[in-house]
Amino acid sequence: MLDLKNVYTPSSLEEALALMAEQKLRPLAGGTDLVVDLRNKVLDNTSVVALGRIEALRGIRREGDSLCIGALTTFTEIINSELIASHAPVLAEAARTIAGPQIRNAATIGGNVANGAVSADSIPSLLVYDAVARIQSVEGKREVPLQDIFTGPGKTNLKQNELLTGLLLPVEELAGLKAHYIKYSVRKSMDLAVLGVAVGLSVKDGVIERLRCALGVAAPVPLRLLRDVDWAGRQPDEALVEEILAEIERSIQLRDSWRASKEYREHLVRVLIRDAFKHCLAQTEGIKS
Ligand SMILES: Cc1cc2nc3c(=O)[nH]c(=O)nc-3n(C[C@@H](O)[C@@H](O)[C@H](O)COP(=O)(O)OP(=O)(O)OC[C@H]3O[C@@H](n4cnc5c(N)ncnc54)[C@H](O)[C@@H]3O)c2cc1C
Repeated sequence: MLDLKNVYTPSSLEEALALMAEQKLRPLAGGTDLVVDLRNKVLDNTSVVALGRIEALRGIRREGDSLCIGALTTFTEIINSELIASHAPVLAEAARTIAGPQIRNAATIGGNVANGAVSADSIPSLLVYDAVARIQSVEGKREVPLQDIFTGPGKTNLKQNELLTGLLLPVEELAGLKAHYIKYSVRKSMDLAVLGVAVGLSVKDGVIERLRCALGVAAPVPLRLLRDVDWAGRQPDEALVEEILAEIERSIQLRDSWRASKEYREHLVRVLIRDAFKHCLAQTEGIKS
């Protein structure tokens, strides 16, 4: 039996936000994290606001220069979406690594992000795509770069009365970006990542336009590394890969955890970033390798 105090089932976003302004409620999306916490008594005597009836939170659509992914979009929907396949294919690649079909049918991208777990597989790809989180409360909307919402393991700066309503990807700006996600886990399926690595690369006339990297499970929060401007104009060759690795090693403090030691993660970072970078290069035309 779940220790639930009250369950509210609003049918509009406004109704949900009004309820959240009046009392302390936990948003419930697919429930794949929340129900586990309720079952394990990590949460008890909790009142929830179930988001399932709010159509405005569902779906993937173009909004001007951006792709908007509603918070309630499931990973199965992401995998099957033509818009994701043409503008953000690595997000679908990452979604395929999450659990099994039953979980992917229920688990939402909004829940994956709002839960704040460092192992969340959607986050590195979203960071490489420079995603912006759209957050709403009765007081209004705010849009913040996704990387700025994570404050610690399992923690975000979403306020008690706020909902994550969607994620925005600047698709016009990302045209030509080739990306790749590698999830390293001990068992191949139904296991959380020991390290998640996403690399994004665009090359024009033989030189780099954009170069990004994001890491999950490397530190207490997901990390977005490398600035486009520092690498633009460079030739994407082997020497550059070594420079990238050295720069990344300088800029991060890797975590030690029961899943993997700091030293093992150092090794994985090197191997996986190199692999992901090579994979991106192979998708790009006219490159020296
Ligand atoms: C067996 C199993 C295997 C799994 N394997 C993986 C895996 O390989 N990779 C991976 O990344 N994840 C994995 N997960 C976790 C994954 O299912 C969740 O992170 C999922 O994406 C959360 O989405 P949800 O809709 O189920 O969220 P819920 O469980 O409903 O909510 C999660 C948290 O986010 C909050 N929340 C939800 N929606 C919003 C919103 N719109 N605004 C504000 N707060 C919100 C909730 O209050 C709660 O705190 C696994 C889970 C299980 C049970």
